[in-house]
Amino acid sequence: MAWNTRFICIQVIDRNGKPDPYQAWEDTLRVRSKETVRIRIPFRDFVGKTVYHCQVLDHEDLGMMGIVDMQA
Ligand SMILES: [Cu+2]
Repeated sequence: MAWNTRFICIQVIDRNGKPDPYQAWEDTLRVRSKETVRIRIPFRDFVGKTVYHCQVLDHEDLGMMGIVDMQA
């Protein structure tokens, strides 16, 4: 799965409970099968709705898509 957000960047905190060595802010991250990824999203200067989704279109069509609603 390639997890993608629109307009906001995310930072991986840990993968399967182990701290991620890369501290980069990105809008896309790869999630392996059965992997759990904990992320950080700074909601500082954007209010409204945006989507997150898997970039594998078959996955997205099967429901790997959602809405983040940021409110002030
Ligand atoms: Cu996927």
